[in-house]
Amino acid sequence: MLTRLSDWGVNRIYGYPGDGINGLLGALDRAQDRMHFVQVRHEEMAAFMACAHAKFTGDVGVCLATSGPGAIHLLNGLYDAKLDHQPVVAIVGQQARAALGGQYQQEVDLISLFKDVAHEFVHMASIPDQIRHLVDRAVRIARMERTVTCIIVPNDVQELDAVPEPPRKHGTVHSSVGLCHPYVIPQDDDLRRAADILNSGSKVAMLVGAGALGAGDQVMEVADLLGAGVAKALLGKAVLPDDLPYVTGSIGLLGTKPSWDLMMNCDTLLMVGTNFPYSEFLPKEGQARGIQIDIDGRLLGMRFPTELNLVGDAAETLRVLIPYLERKTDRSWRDQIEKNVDEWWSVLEARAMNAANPINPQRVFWELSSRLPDNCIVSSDSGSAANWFARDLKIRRGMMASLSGTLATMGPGVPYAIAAKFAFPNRVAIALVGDGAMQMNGINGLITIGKYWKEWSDPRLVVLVLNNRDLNQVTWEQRAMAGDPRFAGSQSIPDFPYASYADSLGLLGIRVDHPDAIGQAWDRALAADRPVVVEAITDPNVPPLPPHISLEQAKHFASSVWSGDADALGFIKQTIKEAADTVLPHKK
Ligand SMILES: Cc1ncc(C[n+]2csc(CCOP(=O)(O)OP(=O)(O)O)c2C)c(N)n1
Ligand SMILES: [Mg+2]
Repeated sequence: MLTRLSDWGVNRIYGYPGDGINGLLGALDRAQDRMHFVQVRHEEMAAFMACAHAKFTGDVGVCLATSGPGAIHLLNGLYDAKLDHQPVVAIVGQQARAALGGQYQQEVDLISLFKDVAHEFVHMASIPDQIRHLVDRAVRIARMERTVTCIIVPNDVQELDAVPEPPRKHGTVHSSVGLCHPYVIPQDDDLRRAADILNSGSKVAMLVGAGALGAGDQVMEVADLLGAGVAKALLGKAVLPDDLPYVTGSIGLLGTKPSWDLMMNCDTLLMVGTNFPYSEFLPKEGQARGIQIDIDGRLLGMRFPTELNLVGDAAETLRVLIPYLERKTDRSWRDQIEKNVDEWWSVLEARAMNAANPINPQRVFWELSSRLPDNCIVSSDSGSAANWFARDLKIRRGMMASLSGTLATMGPGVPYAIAAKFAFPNRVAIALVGDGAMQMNGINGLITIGKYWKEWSDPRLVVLVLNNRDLNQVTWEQRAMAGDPRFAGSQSIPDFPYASYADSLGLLGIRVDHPDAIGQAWDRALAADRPVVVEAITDPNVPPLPPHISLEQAKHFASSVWSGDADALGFIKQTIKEAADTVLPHKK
C-alpha cells in the first residue's frame, strides 16, 4: 500500500494510531525513508491537514485513522475537502474480517459511513490482492474528480503478505499509476459567442473563485481588455493581488462595497471558477448578460441565469478567448471602479483605526497586511476573523490563502497552517482564528506545532487569536438575522491564556491589549526564531457589517435589537462608527 502511494508521489500521511491500523503503522515505521507520518491530536485535524495539503500543493492529500471512532473523527475534515473540491484519500482500518457482522467492538459500517463523503469511491479490501488497484483507483478518482475517496482495510488483511502484483488469472485486476490532466477548452463557436457578449457590453464585471487560482495572468489580461472590475469569491482571494486598482476584493456578506457596486451596476457578468452561493450579491436577473466558465459542467448556470455556460479550464479557456476580445476604448466604467476601490481602502483604514475596547480587530488585520512576508501562506477560520481576512488583507502575488469556504466549518485555521509548513517548510504560515476556533481545535494544534516545528527549515508559523471571549460571528447573526439579543448562555466563552500557553509549549506567546502595540507585536512575531501565538484582546462589539449597509440601516439595525442585549451600548456605538466611515469623506 505504501509503496503504491509513493509511486503516486505521496510522501506524507497525516494520521492517528489505533489497533485498526497497526499493520499499516508497522509498515510506516519501516518506510520512513519514503513516507513521513505526521501525528496529530485528533483525526479531524488529520483530515483538515490532508485537505490543506491538497489546497496548497495541488497534489492529493492523504489521512489515516483507525476503525470506528478514528474513522468517524475524520468526517468533518473530509467534508471540508469534498465541499471545496480537494483531492483527499482517507485510509481507515476496520475490525478483522472474521468479526464483521458480529456487533464486534469498534465495528462500524464504514462503507455506509463514508458513502456520502467519499461517494465517488469507497471500498473495503478483503484480500491483499486488491490493495494495488484500490490505491490506484482511490488516488486517480480523487484527483480526476477533485474529491474525497476512501479505502477501508480490515486489520487482519494488513497482517497478510503484500501482493505487489496480482496473479495473472481470471478475476484479478491489473491497474497502473498516473494521470495526465487534459486542457479542457470550449469549442471555437462558443468562444466567439462568449466574445460577442463580452464585446457588446459596456460595463463588464468579473467574479473569480478558487477555480481561477493559477489563472491570474489571464484574468488580468481579460479584465484589462474589457475594462472590467474583478471581484473575488472567498476561496479565490489569491487569484489576483489586492493592490491592482480594479480588484474590488471580496464579495457577499464578507465582501466589500466596490464589489457590491460592481455587481449592482454591471451590464455583463463573467464568472470564472466560482460557485459563490449568495445570488443576492450578484446582478438582478435580467440586469446583466452572463457567461460562466467552470471545469465542472454540473456547477454551471446555477447562481445566476447565465446566457452561456462554458465547460473549461480557467486559464486555458481565457487564453483561447483573449484573441477574440476587443479592447474597450471607453474606460469610464473602469475609471469609476478604480475610484470606488481607492475610496474603499480609505474606508477600511478608517474603520481599522476606530477606537475600540480595547482593540479593534480590524486594526490587527490592517497592521498585518502591510507586513505580510513574501510568499506567505495565510489560513483563516469561520468566525469574525473571516470577515477581516476577506476584506482587510492585501494579498500579493506569490502568496496563498485559504479557509473552509463551502462547509464553512470552524477549526481548520491552525491545521491548515501546519500542513502549509509541512508542504513548504521555508515559507511563513499565518493562521488567523477566533478564540472559539482556538478552543475547538487550535489549542491542540499548538501541541502538534510544538512537536514538529524544529523540523521546518524556517520555523515561522504565526497563529493570531482574536480573544473576544465570544462566538462573535454568531452573536452578530443572532442580532442581525434572527433579530434577537445576544444569548450569553450560548455566546460567551471562557477566557484562556493563549499566549502563556504557547510559552509553556516552548513557542513564543505575545499578548496584545493596546492598539499601539499591534504593529510591534507583528514585527516581533514575524522575526521570531520559533512559532508564535499572537493573542489580541479584541472588542466583540465591532460589527462585521455587510458591505452595502447605509448609515440609516445601521442605526435602525442597532436600535432594533438593542433591548435585552447587555452589550447594546457598546455595539451601537461601534456600529455607527463603522457605518459612518462608509459615508463620510476620508482624509488619506
Ligand atoms: C463546527 C462548527 N460549529 C459551529 C459553527 C457556527 N459558527 C460559525 S462562526 C462561529 C463563532 C466563531 O467564534 P470564534 O472562533 O470565537 O470567532 P469570533 O467570531 O468570535 O471572532 C460559530 C459558532 C461552525 N461554522 N462550525
Ligand atoms: Mg471569539
